[in-house]
Amino acid sequence: MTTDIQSILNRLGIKADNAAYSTGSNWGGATNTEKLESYSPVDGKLIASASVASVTDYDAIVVKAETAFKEWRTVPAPKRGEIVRQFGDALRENKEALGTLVSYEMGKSLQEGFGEVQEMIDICDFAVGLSRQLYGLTMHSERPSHRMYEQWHPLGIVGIISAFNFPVAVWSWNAALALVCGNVCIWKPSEKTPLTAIACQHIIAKVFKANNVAEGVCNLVLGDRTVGELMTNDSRVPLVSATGSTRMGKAVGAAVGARLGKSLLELGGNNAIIISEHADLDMSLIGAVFGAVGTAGQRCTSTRRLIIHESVYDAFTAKLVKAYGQLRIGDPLDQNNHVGPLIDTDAVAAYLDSIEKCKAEGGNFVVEGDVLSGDAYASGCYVKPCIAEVQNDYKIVQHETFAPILYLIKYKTLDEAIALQNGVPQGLSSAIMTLNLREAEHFLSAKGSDCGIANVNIGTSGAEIGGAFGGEKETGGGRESGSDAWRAYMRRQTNTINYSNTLPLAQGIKFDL
Ligand code: UN1
Repeated sequence: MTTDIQSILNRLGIKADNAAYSTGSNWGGATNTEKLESYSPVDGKLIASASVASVTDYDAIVVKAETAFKEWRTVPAPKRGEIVRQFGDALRENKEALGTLVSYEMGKSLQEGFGEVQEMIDICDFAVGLSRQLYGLTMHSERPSHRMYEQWHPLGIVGIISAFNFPVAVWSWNAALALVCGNVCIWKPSEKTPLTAIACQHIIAKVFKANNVAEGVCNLVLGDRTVGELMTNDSRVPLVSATGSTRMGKAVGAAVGARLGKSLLELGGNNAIIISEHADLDMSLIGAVFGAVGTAGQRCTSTRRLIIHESVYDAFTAKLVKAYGQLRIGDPLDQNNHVGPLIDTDAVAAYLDSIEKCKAEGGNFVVEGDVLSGDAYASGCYVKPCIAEVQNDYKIVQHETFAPILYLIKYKTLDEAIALQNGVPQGLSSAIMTLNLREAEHFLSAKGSDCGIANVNIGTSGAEIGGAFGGEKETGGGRESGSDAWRAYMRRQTNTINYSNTLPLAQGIKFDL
């Protein structure tokens, strides 16, 4: 195992001690001696360390990014797309190595680590096509011999704050779009996963270098919240795209809003699947279990609640309990295991605390939770996925705990189920399992789910990159990834051109001199 990881680190250019930041083509040194140490939740071992960006480092990066923007914005969008295409190819070449490092540094299963890199490749492909489709509308002027249209220009520096749970994919959703739109990026990854970020930076830096791209188009700053705050308070950064907890998003939104900057927020979810009496229960089981235990319940799209019709409640609960009994928990690099560790022991403490709170409110655990011990679980981060029967209005059920705790709630009518599904502060992802067309369409209608994502016969997690990704209410309202999410990374300009011999005013106003 150690040898494998070491060769993967070598392949990705990760040393024992890494510089805190880099810019497009140059890997820079940091002025700070403060270190971020990255411990693997898989075995608790120190993987490597990296220097934290100081205020001086941060400022140097911003100045470089501003200069790089002046050049990058003049490169034709399809040419920028061509460079993103090459980045996608470089990711294909590094899929195994990067996916394995994601799995080892973050703890998700190897399959999911590879899947995360696949999402990066997919968004690159999407962005390449997009680079020829940054369309604006034309409209008819009310004045003769006038032409009106709108066009889209890049914003400048896009600040990207990403979370540990998708340590590389979420950055790439933002970066690939931002780049083809003509922006430059500064990335502040989670302090829990600095190494996967450094690996990505190395991969993209090589591509930039091969294309003689100006230094400073893609930048990385490592550190904790204080580094993120430098960015959110910095008016040189017109857009901050942040993924993480609702608490973090409220702080980012307030700081960026106070300077009238733009923010794109992708925050917490409290996602439910409605299992109707018309559901295919075997299919529902796969969706529910993967949704709840995939990434050890640490996706913003993880299934946290099952809202089950009373007529199938007992049968479905029995199926769930049986399936949970068959889950293999352990080293995520071993493909026989379904569930890896939580990110760290703080996350384990939050899991235990939520279980306590749930019990105190009256929750009935049909599958008990526990922290696993023994040599195979030496990092102390492995927990048992658990299931509790609850009421939707329990405080703990209203709260997003990033852990594999699944809540079961019983319903009688579809409207009641939808009210329960919507009856939480978050609004990211939702699903209904039903073979009944009327039910499905009702769930998707304006009277149905209030979430940014609403699925039928698919679980809540595992969205494809082609759709706009994000949610409502405390999820923050941002949309990343596919569809027309690119518009958030650009500024719209309306242009009116007069090609007549006179200067008529709009609204029929007369102004003769
Ligand atoms: C996240 O958890 O922040 O839909 C992103 C999914 C993944 C992305 C999750 N494609 O589950």
